[in-house]
Amino acid sequence: MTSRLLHAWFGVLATLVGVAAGHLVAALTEPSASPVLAVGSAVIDLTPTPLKEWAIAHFGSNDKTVLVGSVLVGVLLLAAVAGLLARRRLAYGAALLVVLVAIAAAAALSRPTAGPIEVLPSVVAAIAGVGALAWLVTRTTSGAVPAGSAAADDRHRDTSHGDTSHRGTSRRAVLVASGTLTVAAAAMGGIGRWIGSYLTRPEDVALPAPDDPAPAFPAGLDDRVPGITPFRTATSDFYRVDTRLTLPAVGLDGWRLTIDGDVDREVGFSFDDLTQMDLIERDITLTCVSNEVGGHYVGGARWLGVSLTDLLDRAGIGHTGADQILSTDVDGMTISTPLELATDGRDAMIAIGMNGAALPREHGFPARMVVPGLYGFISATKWITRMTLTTYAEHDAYWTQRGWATDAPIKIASRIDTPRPLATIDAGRTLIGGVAWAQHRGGVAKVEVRIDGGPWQEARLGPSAGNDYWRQWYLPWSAGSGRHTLTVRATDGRGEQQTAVRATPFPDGSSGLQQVVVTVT
Ligand SMILES: Nc1nc2c(c(=O)[nH]1)N[C@H]1C(S)=C(S)[C@@H](COP(=O)(O)O)O[C@H]1N2
Ligand SMILES: [Mo]
Repeated sequence: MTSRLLHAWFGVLATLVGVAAGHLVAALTEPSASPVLAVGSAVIDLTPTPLKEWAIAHFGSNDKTVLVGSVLVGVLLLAAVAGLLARRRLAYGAALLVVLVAIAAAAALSRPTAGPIEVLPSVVAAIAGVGALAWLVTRTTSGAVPAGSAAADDRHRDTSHGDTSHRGTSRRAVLVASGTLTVAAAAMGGIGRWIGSYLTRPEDVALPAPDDPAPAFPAGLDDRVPGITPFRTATSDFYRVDTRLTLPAVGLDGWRLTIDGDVDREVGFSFDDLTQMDLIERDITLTCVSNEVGGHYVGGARWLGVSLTDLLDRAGIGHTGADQILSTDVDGMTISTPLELATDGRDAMIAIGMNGAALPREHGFPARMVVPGLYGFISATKWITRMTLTTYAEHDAYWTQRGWATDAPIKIASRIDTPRPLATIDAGRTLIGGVAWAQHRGGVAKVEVRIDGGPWQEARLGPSAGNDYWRQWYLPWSAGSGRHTLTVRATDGRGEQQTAVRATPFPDGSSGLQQVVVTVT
């Protein structure tokens, strides 16, 4: 290995040691303050909305992996540079490492809930990283490099390839030092992971039966229409959209839901308090505002929770001047919900259960808000800890600051699941099928399909699980050979038809009709 490569490797290894040490300290104090995650989260928050939309569209649920990966690659490249600098002079390399860590510390401190403790992982990362670099450089260089003579020493080493005894000592020292530090980094990383995974076990939480159960769930068209979206989305298949890089490790012991702001009295609830209140159970279809026409950021589940108005009544909002509920999650992220819509009699709730089990961590354990008819970004706060009654004039929530709408009812939408876009199918009798949703606007009353330029044909609807839930539909079709364009549209229970006017998700949800082109042979 050349001296340059070797020093680049020293930089990388020293940085890995620092990152692992920082990660371990973060796991013991504040997991999201881990250097790489802090930088990643800051990148998410600083990313302009269009780029974020693009990433969600292209990487889907892998967007976070791609982001963390990019941050890591960037950091390791700089780490290699730090190693090369340390070859000139240790202080130069150490300085670059300190700059890197300072960026991570600044990122950690920029988190909404940041306290002084958030710098601790970065400080430890800096000490461990610089220490490891110094150790590697001095231990594996024949004779300590006196400050100021680095360049001369360099020239000497670059011409010393014939000096086998020198190379031999170095190589053994390098192997031992590298091995020791690699094991140390892996051990610290492993312990950090173990601490994180051991904290929370939603699957051990038993939930009481609902006081106000949902009606029996009807069998959908799942078996009758091959390729159609299941009537109820399995929890493991439920879409996930949030700004988090790691799932918050919330234990039930310390968790509380507080209601404050412009209320008669501030109140707080433990998880047990919630389970002892009247529990309602409802079938509700959640939708993300980032869902494109024909997209899959939508899912139907059975939710169990405490009615939002029951909770707000405990705090007393009879005299409130508030127009929004500003909810805060365990990490300080905020979501605003229009107070009037959330309390207009719809089945808004603080949910603690999903499809018959406690919420999984991905979907908000231990509790989240669910408000039928409003896009998730203004209603579905996961890992919720606080609801503050306030005004839009006084407080901007996370997405409000980024230009998204504050008032965003879910638009009427319909999707073709089968045949798939650009599919080639056999001529003859087949079924066109899919789902449509029109939550809290009377549900889906009608779905129509148009084949090429033909007339709109009324599809058959699957059973209803209530007006806040999506509906499956299908249309038998005698497919003749050739290329065909299928278009779908829905009408809600109030007689309003899905608009054909195209709109992007930003700022209040996409619209337009989905068209699917298929080839029949
Ligand atoms: N704490 C928190 N809650 C959140 C979000 C988030 O980023 N953080 N994303 C919201 C958005 S945009 C949507 S669409 C829904 C998605 O809920 P799901 O991931 O359970 O499907 O959660 C909402 N709740
Ligand atoms: Mo969303």
